[in-house]
Amino acid sequence: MSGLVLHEYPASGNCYKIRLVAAHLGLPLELRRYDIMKGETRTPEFLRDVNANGRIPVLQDGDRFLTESNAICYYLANGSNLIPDGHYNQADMLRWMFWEQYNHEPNIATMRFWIRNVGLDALSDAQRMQIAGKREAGLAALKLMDDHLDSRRWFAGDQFSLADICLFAYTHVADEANFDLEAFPDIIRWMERIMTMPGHVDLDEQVPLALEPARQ
Ligand SMILES: N[C@@H](CCC(=O)N[C@@H](CS)C(=O)NCC(=O)O)C(=O)O
Repeated sequence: MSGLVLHEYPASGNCYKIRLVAAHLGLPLELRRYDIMKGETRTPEFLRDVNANGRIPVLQDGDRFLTESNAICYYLANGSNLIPDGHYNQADMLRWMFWEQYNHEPNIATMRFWIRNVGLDALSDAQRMQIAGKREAGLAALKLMDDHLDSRRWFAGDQFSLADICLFAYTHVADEANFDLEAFPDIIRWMERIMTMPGHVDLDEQVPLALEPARQ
């Protein structure tokens, strides 16, 4: 791995996961920014040269372009202490990373995007109809995390791992999606452990792009 470039949008939790992994590993990343509110990841050039799926994050390693945030985290961290020892613990870490993409991110991250970037008044009818379901599913995800952390400090293998990083990215900004974390004290203690670790960087530890609401 050399000359790594992260194609990203700074406010995205999916992109933040990768900056956080890189910070913990001391890996330098060149950041190339796109404004998703202006469709900069949907241009013919981006679709042809960077990601045919039209999304960031994308990690460029030489002439190879890796997509999907959690796969990128795994690529960077392979062989490091961010991946626990033992086949079971490694699979358990991946279990939480897959769960994040299916049960957590589509609810909490999407609600955050709709509130923060789009604006609730500008949502389509189809999006508005999904709010109650996303809220219920987001709360269920947070409850499951809180219950898991009741007797554990970390998600997998009794050590800080990619599972914690991938779940932290959107959990710590869940308030921006109107999820109140006060009801989840074990999540709050877990977040405090992460935020006080050596090597930690905050999501906005760089100048964010000016966000322009899609429609107001
Ligand atoms: N499952 C993907 C999700 C990627 C994703 O949804 N990226 C969003 C920002 S967080 C994006 O690029 N949106 C711009 C668009 O869809 O045009 C991952 O984890 O990397």
